[in-house]
Amino acid sequence: MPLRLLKYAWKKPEEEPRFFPDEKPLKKAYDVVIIGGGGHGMACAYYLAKEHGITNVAVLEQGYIGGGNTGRNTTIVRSNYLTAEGVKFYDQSVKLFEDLSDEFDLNIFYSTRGHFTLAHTDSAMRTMRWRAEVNKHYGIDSEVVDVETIKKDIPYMDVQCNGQHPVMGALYHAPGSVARHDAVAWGYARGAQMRGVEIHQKTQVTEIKTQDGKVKGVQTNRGFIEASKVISMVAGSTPRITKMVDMQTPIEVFPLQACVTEPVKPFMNTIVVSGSLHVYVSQSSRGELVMGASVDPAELHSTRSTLDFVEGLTDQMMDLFPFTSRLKIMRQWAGMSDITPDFAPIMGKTDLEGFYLDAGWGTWGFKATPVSGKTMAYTVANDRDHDLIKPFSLSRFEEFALVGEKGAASVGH
Ligand code: PYC
Repeated sequence: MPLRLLKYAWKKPEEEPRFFPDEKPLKKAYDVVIIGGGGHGMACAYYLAKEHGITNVAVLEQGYIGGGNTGRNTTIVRSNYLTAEGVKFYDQSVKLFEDLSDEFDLNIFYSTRGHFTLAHTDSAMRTMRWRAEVNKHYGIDSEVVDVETIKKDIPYMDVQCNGQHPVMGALYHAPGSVARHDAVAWGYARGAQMRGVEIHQKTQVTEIKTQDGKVKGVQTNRGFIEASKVISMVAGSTPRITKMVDMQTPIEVFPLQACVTEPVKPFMNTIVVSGSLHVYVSQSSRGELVMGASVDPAELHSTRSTLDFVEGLTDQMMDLFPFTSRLKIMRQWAGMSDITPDFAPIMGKTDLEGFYLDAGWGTWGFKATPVSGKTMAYTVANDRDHDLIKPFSLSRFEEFALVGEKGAASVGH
């Protein structure tokens, strides 16, 4: 038996350190207000307190902690992006993820499994080679592999895809991982609260007050709060918040759906993505297949689920893994993806003094949780964009300094 298990067996029973956010009255004023109690908001609060000593912070969440995209994604973590900016940024996130369980003293079930992005066409192979080169240049473990390697790793896959779209090769990214998404949000929330941050659930921001080009505070369903620094970290609700300060962004919101099957015996230890088939899948520790497809075809601010989605996805899944024709879908759900024209996020300071944006995460917000929290906390504490997020400023759309990241998407658009 491994020593660390024996350590637990011999330990005296101790009370489980469960976490319930304190229900406190709102104060009249805070140094920083964070709108959005998902992973990003909690991570930002945590690093503000831990690394910058800023604890007079309120996180305002209209629903409950992690009830938005944080609890609705398919939990994939990777750094095999296409642009130098993306690779450097997500590499930091992967590194932070690796230590989170220890840092929180809470198991986030971080499981490194490797990640295959399948290529079914010559042009997809070209993109995989390109990504591999950029990744390697920045020290990221990614390489192009052939079909034999894929077959060896995933024997249950039909690499001929029912003769429809044979797999030609893949980008293999060894650090690709999955994690328990709720635990990430709750770990950050507990760490932030322990350091003095206040978390207010069921608290909706209805207005942002400004004066002379500066933020003055927020109106909520529980009263007015004064604050000279306000951060919006609300994913699919971003347009609702930016409208309050008359700020234009090029964000469009599309539903992104996902589902899980009934559990089956472990048959696949890696994460598999096929951009051409619009499928991504991993097997959870319980044996379920956690799967998703493209974003919905039309802009819509809604988290409703559809039969169309399940039918389309399972059809493609059966080409890749024929045995899945016998599996039942147990649950399905949807999140709202706030997508930018270049598929990179919008982060940092804005033209409105004291108003900071963390948005445009599209289909990859979960994997950015730690690095977004850390870099946004730095940016707010110093009122200066962190170096890693400078390329992601809102002004890039006026300056035509786009960070074209679409080629790194697992999700079809
Ligand atoms: O970016 O890896 C990804 C991803 C998978 C599902 C949604 N996003």
